[in-house]
Amino acid sequence: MATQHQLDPGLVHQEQRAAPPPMYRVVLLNDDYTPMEFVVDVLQQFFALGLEQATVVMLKVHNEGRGICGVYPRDIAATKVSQVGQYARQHQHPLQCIMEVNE
Ligand code: TYC
Repeated sequence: MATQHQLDPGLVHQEQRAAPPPMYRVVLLNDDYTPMEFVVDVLQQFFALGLEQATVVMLKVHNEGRGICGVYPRDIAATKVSQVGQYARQHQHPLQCIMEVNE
């Protein structure tokens, strides 16, 4: 006869399972100096957004102070934050890009 364990180990032994690793939001912050076109370029280059969606996200950041570029595993989010920061500094823009855990 099948035990409960054999039928549904996920339910019986839920407490022994590792939680899935958290995901991280990559967030752009508004500032008064970075050109809008540069932000749209960043969103297209580093977050694979099309021109229209990149423009929507840029305007959201401009109007609301911040906006989500994407949600990724920790290492990928950290790489994007680093790449955007380096690209912005290269072009002498104060654009800030951060990551935060998505619960
Ligand atoms: N506020 C900037 C401007 O008026 C545009 C901008 C948008 C800057 C988004 C940063 O993350 C940003 N030129």
